[in-house]
Amino acid sequence: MMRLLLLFISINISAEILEREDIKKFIGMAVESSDLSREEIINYLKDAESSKKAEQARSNQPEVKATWDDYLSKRVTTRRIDNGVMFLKEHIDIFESAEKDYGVSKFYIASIIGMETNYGSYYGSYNPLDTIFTRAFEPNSSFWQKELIQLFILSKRYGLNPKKIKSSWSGAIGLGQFIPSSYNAYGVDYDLNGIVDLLGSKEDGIASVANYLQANGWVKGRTAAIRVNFIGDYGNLDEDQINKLDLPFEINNFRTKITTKELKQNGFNFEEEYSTLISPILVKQKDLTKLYLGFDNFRVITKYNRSSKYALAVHQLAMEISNKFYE
Ligand SMILES: [Ca+2]
Repeated sequence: MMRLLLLFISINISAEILEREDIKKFIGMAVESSDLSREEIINYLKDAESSKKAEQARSNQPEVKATWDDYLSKRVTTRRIDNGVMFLKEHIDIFESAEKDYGVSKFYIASIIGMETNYGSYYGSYNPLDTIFTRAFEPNSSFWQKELIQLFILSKRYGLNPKKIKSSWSGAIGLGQFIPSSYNAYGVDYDLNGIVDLLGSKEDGIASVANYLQANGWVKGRTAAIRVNFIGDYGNLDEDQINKLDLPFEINNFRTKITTKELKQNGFNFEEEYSTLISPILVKQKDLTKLYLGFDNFRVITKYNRSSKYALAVHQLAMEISNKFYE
């Protein structure tokens, strides 16, 4: 009797979802743009529930809300640096092989994994089915509807249950926190067992981060940013004052690309000269106002997370891990 009742309830929920016009349209699109059958799609969809918690997390993103100082000090911590060195040493063969194969510094790969999942110790408290379903339909988003289809594709391909695996509030999965389209496009089967397993295989997880960075333009052998000592009017500004600076370019934005000459002409005096375009980052961190020049690889890191704060934290953490690694 109990079994019958449960069956009845689950059919009811799924029927309700399937009556929705947006869902009907989505199913049509999913059938057309993938190898999945209508039945397979409905089978995944029937377990989806909207997640209020994920929606709330979306509106509290630290990349948007925190100050630079607060953001950096919470991410580039002694503990995360130490754990980074340990993680790197524990998997040094994989890191060095991925560094060689993809031309991406092992310190940046480790740093990103440290930022995303604390080196694989935390994969998130959500499941990708519910979070991506929520982002796809509340409100309607064609970007996230496509991600939902990508999630179904990878679930079928690798035999995963998208309701049972872990993800972040945004639906990012595994060691490097890939959204489903990235999982499918950049995931690497580095341990050669026939499946891309970003949740269970360190080999696959590490190589996939390297592959992602390489595919997005990582320049081999180059740093992401450098800190320069400068003199001038801006040497002792706090964050509010930095935000109010009236310059002909936007500071602290990875989309800004200027020459070092242009930066110098606008009141920053420093020695270094670079031929590549830079993104200037001026931050008050603890008691120091620091100037960083972000290069191509700095902007590549923002392909991972569209935030200048994120990119600087990845850079600083990578440098700290590297320093400690060679101690
Ligand atoms: Ca594998």
